[in-house]
Amino acid sequence: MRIDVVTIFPEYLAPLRAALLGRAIERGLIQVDVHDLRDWTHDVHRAVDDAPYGGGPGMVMKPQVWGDALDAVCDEGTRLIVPTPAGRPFTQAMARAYAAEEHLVFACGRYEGIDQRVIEDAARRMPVDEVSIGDYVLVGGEAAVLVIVEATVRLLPGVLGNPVSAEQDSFSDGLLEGPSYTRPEVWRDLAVPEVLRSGNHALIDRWRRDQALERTLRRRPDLLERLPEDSLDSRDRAV
Ligand code: 6GU
Repeated sequence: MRIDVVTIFPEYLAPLRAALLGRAIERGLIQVDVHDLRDWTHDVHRAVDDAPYGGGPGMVMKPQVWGDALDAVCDEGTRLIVPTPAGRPFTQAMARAYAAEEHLVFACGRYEGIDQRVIEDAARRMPVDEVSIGDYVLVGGEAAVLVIVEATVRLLPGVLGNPVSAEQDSFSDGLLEGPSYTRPEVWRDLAVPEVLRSGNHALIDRWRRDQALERTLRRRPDLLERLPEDSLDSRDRAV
């Protein structure tokens, strides 16, 4: 998979080369390029923004600069992702879909956003998603790109040490994951739940399922409401 990011703060994307993502690059599983939007400016001031039509606070990013940048970076196989608090909420299902793409391009807006015609024009040639990572406002799309790329790349074959852990994640079965424990058996007078040391794997699976259901009910009741009818059995319903 190829990933290109266009931003006015290229240094903000340095973490794309760290840890898990850095290893994926080293191993040739992904290719990552970060581009400075100002490379496509036309004036001596290297201006990327201008006052909004209709008035109001803040600045809007200029269409000519973004148009030239995207012409240079996008090709036939590109999906363009524009992080914005006004986008569709990013989900695990979208991460799975992105993991199947060959080329992702991220266009990071700052200020009050990018002239909407840039998105409209790009959508004539390629799939375009305006995506939000949650109901709060960031200064720009850069931190959102880090989130979306990490969630996507960890799903690529060979990136995670143990592929089973991706399958057992919170959200992959529509529930939050329950608690985990490691040694020692007692720590600061707190004991590991007895069932986990029983060796009875049917009992352990049932306990974990119940913990996931209880946690989801308490913290994210909205997730339970969206679960398909047939994904809960009669034991689940008792919880
Ligand atoms: Cl994707 N961008 C910005 N600027 N703010 C956000 C966001 C994205 N998602 C939530 N808040």
